[in-house]
Amino acid sequence: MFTKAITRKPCRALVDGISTGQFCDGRPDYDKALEQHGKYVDALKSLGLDVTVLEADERYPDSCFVEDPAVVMERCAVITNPKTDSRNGEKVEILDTIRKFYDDSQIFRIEAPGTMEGGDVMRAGDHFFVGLSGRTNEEGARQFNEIVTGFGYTSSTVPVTEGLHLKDFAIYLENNNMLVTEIMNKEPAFKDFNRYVIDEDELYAINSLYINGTVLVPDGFPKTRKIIEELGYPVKLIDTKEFSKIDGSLTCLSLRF
Ligand code: CIR
Repeated sequence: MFTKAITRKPCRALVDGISTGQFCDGRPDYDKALEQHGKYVDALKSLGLDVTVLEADERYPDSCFVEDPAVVMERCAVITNPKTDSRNGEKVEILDTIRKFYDDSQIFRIEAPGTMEGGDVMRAGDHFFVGLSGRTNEEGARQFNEIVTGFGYTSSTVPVTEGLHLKDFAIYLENNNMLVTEIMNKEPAFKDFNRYVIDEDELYAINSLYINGTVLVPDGFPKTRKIIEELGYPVKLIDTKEFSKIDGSLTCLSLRF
């Protein structure tokens, strides 16, 4: 059960966020992004979360994607080491907030040459799947494993070959259910989950977000919505269009714990 979330308002520099165009072309509109972010925060609150909303940080265009500079869990928090220069400083900023919720003895860091971003870390029960991607390397995953095993969790790695982060291509929705791409459907590490393959034209909706029994689903992906509803989850549709233009989706906009 999640009780808290951390988010950060998008900054005006968001329009210069990193984009591969993997989901959507164009530059985000700041005002629309701010409005969409507000509704996202409202949705988290409506699901019972106490949401910390950090002020926008103009130094870091991608800083609203707070999922990447930290990974949080019940017994500890890991400050990651974001790979890109334009995002690396976000780890310093998130630390101040993490300190409000965790003792120093529970806070750990991924150190260079290790790199990691939270978008590559997918939790299923007390196990973490860590995507080896352009942003998260073997050494980052090794350090993460060393940290979390000390607190009774386990972790293992899976290759990310299709784009930015693991959770863009596979997402765990609890109850043993997972949304996957065709490629992730063949991933041996996921063989024991009930896997639902999402069509290529709805790729973006894989990154749906389970919170306390409800699933937030990006607006505009009816086939994925139907799959999730048929699994029995209440669904809340959230418009994240502006964030999708810079490769951002639902999970990236918050840390939940
Ligand atoms: C980036 O490339 O870092 C951002 N434009 C998007 C980050 C999305 N984060 C996530 O999926 N966890």
